Amino acid sequence: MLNSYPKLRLMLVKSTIFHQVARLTGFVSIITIAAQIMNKMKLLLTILLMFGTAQLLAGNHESIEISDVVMPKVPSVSPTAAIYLTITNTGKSKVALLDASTNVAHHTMIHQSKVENGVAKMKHVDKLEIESGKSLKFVPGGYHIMLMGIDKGLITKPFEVHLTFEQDIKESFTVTP
Ligand SMILES: [Cu+2]
Repeated sequence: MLNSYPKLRLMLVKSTIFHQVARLTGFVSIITIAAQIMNKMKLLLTILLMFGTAQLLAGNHESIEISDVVMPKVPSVSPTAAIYLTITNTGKSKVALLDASTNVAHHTMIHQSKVENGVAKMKHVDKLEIESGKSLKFVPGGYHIMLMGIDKGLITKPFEVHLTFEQDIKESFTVTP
């Protein structure tokens, strides 16, 4: 009986140390988990910020507005068609249209109709500048997007036209025949 008392004390001491260690390690693991959560949140925040910045940069290029898109009906056998539209530059700097492309025609070009010596002619346009705050109207007898080599049947469904401006600015719009 006399010997059992120190044993009990030792057991109590051991138990106390165990609990303290457990409490300490438990606390440590909470810190670790908290740190991990913080790191994940930081990563998430970084991703969100990066995405936000990308969105903002993309937003800058959306200073180009496309409106009044019209493609007059042509006979189904016609290998060509013209698209008219209005391009508005709502940005602070000048933009320059360089090219148009679609997947419904073999060639998509920017044309300008002109009457020279009483003869209607069409000329390819390399570059069309639009000043800040200005609109450029593509109308019959003037500028148009020319589709050449239209694949039969494709033109009955809505399709995308992609415009390329200087400084690699891209803008797309849908044409609904
Ligand atoms: Cu043309």
